[in-house]
This record gives sequence, C-alpha cells and structure tokens, in this order.
Amino acid sequence: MKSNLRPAIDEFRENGFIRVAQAFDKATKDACLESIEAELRSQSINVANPETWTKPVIRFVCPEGPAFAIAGTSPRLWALYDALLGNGNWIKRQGVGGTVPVRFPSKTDPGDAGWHIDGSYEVDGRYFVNVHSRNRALLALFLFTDVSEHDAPTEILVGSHRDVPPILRQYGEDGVFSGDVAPRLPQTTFARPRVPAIGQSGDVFVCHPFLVHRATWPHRGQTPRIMAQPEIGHCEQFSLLPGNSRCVVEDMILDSLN
Ligand SMILES: O=C(O)CCC(=O)C(=O)O
Repeated sequence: MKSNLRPAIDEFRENGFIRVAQAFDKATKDACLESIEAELRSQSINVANPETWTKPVIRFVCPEGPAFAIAGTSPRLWALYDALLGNGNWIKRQGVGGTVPVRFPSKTDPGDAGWHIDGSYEVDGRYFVNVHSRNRALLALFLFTDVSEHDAPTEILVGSHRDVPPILRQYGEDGVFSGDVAPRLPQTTFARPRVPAIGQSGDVFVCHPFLVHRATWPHRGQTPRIMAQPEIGHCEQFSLLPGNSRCVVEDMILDSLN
C-alpha cells in the first residue's frame, strides 16, 4: 500500500467509509450530468423546471459513456480500491454502474428511506447478501450534484459495518434478503453516530459493503440531488478463511466475526 494512503485506510477501518474529495473533475461531472439530464428528459422531467418534479424520487440505471468511464476509473479511486481490496482482486469497470436515485425537493415520504445494507445478488427477483459479500467488494456513492444537509443526503451509521457480519454468518453461503438484515441488528447499531453523506459534486464516498445507511427526507433544498450508488465488484467473494485474508476489507469482516 502507498504510505500516503495509510491515514485513509485507518479512517476506513474505524468508520467503514471515507470521502474522496474531487475524485473526478468538473468537466467530467458536467458531461455525466448532461447524460443524466437527457435520461430525465426522456421521462418528461426537466431539472430546471420544478413543475415537472412530480415524485420525491426516481431511479434508473446509471448511463454509460466516456464521461462515466472517466469518473469510474479515477486514479485516486483506483489507488484506494487497490489499497482496500488488493490489486487484481477487484473488477476494473470502465464506468460507474449501479443505479441513480434522483431526489427532488419535496415533503412527501419517498417510501424507500429505511436503514439497510445493499443487496448484491438476485434470488427470485429479490436482492440478497451473504457474509462473503458475493459480487460486492465495496459500495460507492458518486455525488453528481453538490449535496448539503438540506438536499436529502444519504445518512450513514458510522462503524455499523462491524455489526452486520455476525448477523449474516447465520445465513451461510445462501445469504438472506438484504431487507431482512437491518431489523435483525441490535439497538446499539442505531445508537451509533450518524453522518450525512454531504459534499460537492465530484466527491465519492467509498464504503464498506456492509455499512448501514438510508435515504433521508424531506428534501428541503432547491434543486434535485443526483448521485449514483454502484458496487465495486470483486473477482471472487471473500473466502473468510482465517489466515488466508486477501485484503483490508476481508480482514475487517473477519475481525467482526471474532
Ligand atoms: O438515495 C439515497 O440517498 C440512498 C439510496 C439507497 O441507499 C438505496 O437505494 O439503496
């Protein structure tokens, strides 16, 4: 690991996430937003016209294209992924991926704002997760607009990644529906410090795959909040064989199981 990344890794180990400020530049952000706005227009939504903001949230698959490839392959992000996962262990996607939840200024309950961890593989149309974190080595939150505390930021339970592995262990390799994990967590998880994922467009929150988080509402800001929340995939799920850990994130899961 590069020695200048050590403080970032220590912070990640402690909190379960780290914000990479300005992981991609303004020109890239502007070009990504152009594609996202085109997708919104195809759904009759204009980011500059509040009359078209008829729902509190809409989601779609993150577009692909050259600007998303530049954002997703940011050298600073890739150096961090190498440090957390080990070079050669993660999938070098030429893009961002995941879905884009766009949240509009609104006082209406969006209906999707519960504490959860993200699922990583589909079983009968539902997203499951297992203790080996099949298909997901990390969660990332790519901010495409500035996000203040008024703009319905994602909220993170700091350190909650530690509480999840003992729950998932009970479900073995098959895993469990991701929506069934948070209700099984102890009350102490929800007493952990809460941090809003606020920042500037171009910032990326790189998170442990088991970090508990939620969308928030109402959105009290003036403009739509736009981000993408992809997984960083791995070549093989974490084996979790003691003495055989490949990387920092696997060490962290093993620590939580002991
Ligand atoms: O939109 C957000 O703030 C977070 C959404 C989220 O966590 C999810 O959809 O899994």
